[in-house]
Amino acid sequence: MSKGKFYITTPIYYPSGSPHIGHCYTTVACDSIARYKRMQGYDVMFLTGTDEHGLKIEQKAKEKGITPKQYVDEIVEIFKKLWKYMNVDYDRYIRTTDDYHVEAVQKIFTALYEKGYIYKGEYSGNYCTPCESFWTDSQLDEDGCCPECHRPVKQAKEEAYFMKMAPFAERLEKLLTETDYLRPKTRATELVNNFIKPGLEDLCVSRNSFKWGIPVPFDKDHVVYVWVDALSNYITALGYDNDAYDDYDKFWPADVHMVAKDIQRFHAITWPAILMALDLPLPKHLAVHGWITFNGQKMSKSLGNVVDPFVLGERYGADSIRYHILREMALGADSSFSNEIMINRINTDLANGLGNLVSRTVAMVEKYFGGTLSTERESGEFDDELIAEAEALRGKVDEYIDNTQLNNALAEIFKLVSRANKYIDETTPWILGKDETKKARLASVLYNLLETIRIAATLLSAFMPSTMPLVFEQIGASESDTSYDNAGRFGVLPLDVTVKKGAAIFPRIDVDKEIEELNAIIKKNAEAAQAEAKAAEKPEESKPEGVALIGIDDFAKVELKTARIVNCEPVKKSKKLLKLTLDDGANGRTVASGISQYYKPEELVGHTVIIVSNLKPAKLCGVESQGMILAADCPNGDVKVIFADDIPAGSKIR
Ligand code: ME8
Repeated sequence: MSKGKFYITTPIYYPSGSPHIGHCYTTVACDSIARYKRMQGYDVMFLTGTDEHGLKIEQKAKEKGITPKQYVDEIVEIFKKLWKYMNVDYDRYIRTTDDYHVEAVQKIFTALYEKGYIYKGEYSGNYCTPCESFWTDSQLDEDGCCPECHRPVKQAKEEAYFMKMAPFAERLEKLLTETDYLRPKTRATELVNNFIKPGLEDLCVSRNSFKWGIPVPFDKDHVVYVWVDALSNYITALGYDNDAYDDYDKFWPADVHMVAKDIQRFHAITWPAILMALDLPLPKHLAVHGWITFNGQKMSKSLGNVVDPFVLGERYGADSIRYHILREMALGADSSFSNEIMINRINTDLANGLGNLVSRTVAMVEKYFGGTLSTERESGEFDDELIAEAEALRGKVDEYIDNTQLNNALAEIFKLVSRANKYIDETTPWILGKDETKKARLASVLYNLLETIRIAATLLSAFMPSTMPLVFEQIGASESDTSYDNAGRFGVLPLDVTVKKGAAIFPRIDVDKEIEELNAIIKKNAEAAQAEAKAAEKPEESKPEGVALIGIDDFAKVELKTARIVNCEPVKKSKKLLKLTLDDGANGRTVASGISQYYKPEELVGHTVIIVSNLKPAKLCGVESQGMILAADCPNGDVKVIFADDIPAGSKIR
């Protein structure tokens, strides 16, 4: 009999690059909860998917010379392959380019408009022309420049539709402060103080400067802008406002939305406001986790530290990776990923802890009983304590699962594993085995160990679904022995259980060798990312053939001069810029130049270069650049500064 319904969702991810270990965390966490709930007897809907519209996708597809749909199709395949590889068993996968979602979002947008919550206005803000993007003040870099290319932004305006947020402010504040919607609840204060108390800003819900989006049904110049499109996925995937599915009444409201802190605000404020506007019930819980960082740094492709789950899974097995990321991340806090911590964790908990417990126990049943336990029993010291802990485990894990605290659930299970290893030391079965009169006691000890393993492995099967069946096989547990119901009681395996020795389930990893190899992979990835970034820059910078002809008057507007580089240093906030101090034969000047990938500062000092000396000064990453130095884009992709070392500084070029 079903215990009821349970609906859990991940965010829908942007297919703008390959998925990494960060995406894995949310998806694997939701998968583990979904598996646990299924095991408990709930009727589960686990939804994940991809958020496929927007300017970024449009631009990336253009760079590759394919359509946005072709571009996302390719990446969605990688996401789906990864989920299969990571043993993620979702019930439904939504793509926001699916026809039914497009149709439903148009209906939702129209409904919000007809209810008077959406109006036409003007979007104004900081606009970066090369990136074609608006940025809010808080998104700008420290110099007030574009956070992506670090070039200056300008104030610009664009016609857009907005959704009124003020009507929902009071209810939203109550939702965050008086209910347990938000987890961890400690984050509510920050949301209320930063966004609700100062007065909620209306939400921009359409754009007309790019095309790759769902058309606003009553104004074809506009496409629906990110959040109404993306957030609605949680209900359209159930069949809300469409005929593709018929699960809305059964599964809505969601039991758990899980997201990382970057999109907490949209799920804590925007999404409930949209639902309030549509008069729909609100989701029960929003679980917000932190970032997985790499050695404490933000993951970034150019640093080569985007941890590739395929690479790790290939080396250590998908279940070990699942275990590691789930065990490390506490709800709400960041978690620093490092190869050392991961390998040590796998060795300590999985190889030495659980793996060793299983192999020692099974080996002893084989050694002392030929693989099948005899049925006489004799209880003894330490048994009651072990049995009580094993029987209490399920209740504790249930509670942690219900509170979305997966790291604590795993810690609790591994406490029992350690307890069982200690029980071996306490009961010394290798001594009992030497004495024929202690056979019944020995059988009890080994049986208690097998039972403890059965209970721990049953509960762990939601987290490590492909390796736990190997444990069941070795300890001789049948499918029904490993049901959720049986995880709550001791004494389920037959008294004459037969074990089956197998290969080590979690082989020990050679730490030094692996770290060396993983570091080599990171270095190679960083080099590849830099080469790719360099290649991607080229078309933008090289002039198309047949550029328009200019007259001598136009050329005369450009003042070129020689200048000697007297000092050179990297610009702290930039990966590309060098700051050059120049002797230009007059008062001297400073120029920032995007050549740090091609030259070390010491290679430039002392050389004379050619500068455009009448370029308007511009602030680049905090440096006022008074001009530009000339460099050549070579056919092999290299960039060479043009040196004019035998010409005195300050000479005019004509
Ligand atoms: O924000 N650590 O998509 P997205 C932990 N399409 N989690 C991480 C992570 C990291 N380093 N990097 C990514 C979007 N995540 C929108 C969402 S929902 C209606 C629309 C996970 O591809 C985490 O779950 O940028 C985060 O919330 C999500 O990926 C963002 O994925």
